[in-house]
Amino acid sequence: MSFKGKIQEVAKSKKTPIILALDFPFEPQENRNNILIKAQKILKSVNPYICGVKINHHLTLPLGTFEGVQHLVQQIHNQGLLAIMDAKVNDIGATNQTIAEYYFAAGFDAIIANPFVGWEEGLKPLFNVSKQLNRGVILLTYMSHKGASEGYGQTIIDPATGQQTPQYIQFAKKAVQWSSDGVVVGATYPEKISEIKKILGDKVAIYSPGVGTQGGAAQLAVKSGADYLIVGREITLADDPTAAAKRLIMAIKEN
Ligand code: NUP
Repeated sequence: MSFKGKIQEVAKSKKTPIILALDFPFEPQENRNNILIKAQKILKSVNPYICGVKINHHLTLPLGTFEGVQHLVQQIHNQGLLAIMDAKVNDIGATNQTIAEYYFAAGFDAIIANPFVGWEEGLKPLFNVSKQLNRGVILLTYMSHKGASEGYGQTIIDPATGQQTPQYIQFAKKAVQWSSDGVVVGATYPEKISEIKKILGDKVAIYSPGVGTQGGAAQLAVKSGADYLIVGREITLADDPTAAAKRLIMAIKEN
C-alpha cells in the first residue's frame, strides 16, 4: 500500500486527521538529554488523538538522525503511527536523492520537498527513490507564514498556456502530474486550501500546518478541504498536551 493509503487507513480507523509536529524550542547542551524524554512522553499521551508524527530539524539537529531520531521513528511505528520527515528538500537531484535515502534508511515513511527546484535534475530522483522504497513525497504548495505570498503566491506565466497564474496553482497541478502523496497548504489560508482542493480532488491529500499558535483554525481548515492537520506547539507546549489534542478533535467534530 502507498503512503497515501497507509495514513488514510490510520486516520480513518482512529477517527483523527491530526499529525503531531514533535517540535520543541532550542535547548543548551546540558539540557538536550531531556528532549527525547519529553518527545516520547508527549507521543505516548497524545497517541489516541493522532494518526502520524512529523519530525523537523528541532529533533534531528540535537538528537542526530541515526543516534536518536531513528529510535523515535521505531517507537512511532510500534505505536501504529506513520512518520514524516519535514526536510523541505530543496537542492539538485543527486543531493535530494541522498537526503531522501538517509531519511528513509532511518525509517521515515514520507518526506516533505520543495517544488521550486523543478523536476529534471531536481525532484525526479527523489520521487524515483521514494517509489522504489514505497515511501511518500509531500510537496510544499502554499506555506503558512506571511511571507509565503512572496514566493508561493507570486504571479507567473504558465508555460503551457501563456496565461498569468499564481505559483501555488502551478505547484498543485505539478503535485497531481508527479503523483505526489500530498501537498502542504497553510491552515492560515483556508481560501487557498479550497482553491487547491479543486485541482487535487481525491488524487493528492492536503496537509495543513499553522493551526493554533500561527493563527489557523482547525475546523475551518478541514471544512475548506484539508485532509490532515499538522499541529505542533499548540500541543507540545501546552501545560496539558493531551487536553490540547482532545480540544482540537472536539473543534473539528463541531464542523
Ligand atoms: O507551511 C508550513 N508551515 C509550517 O508551520 C510548512 C511547514 N512544514 N510547517 C511546519 O509545521 C513548521 O516548521 C513546524 O514544524 C510545524 C508547525 O508547527 P506549529 O506552528 O503548529 O508549532
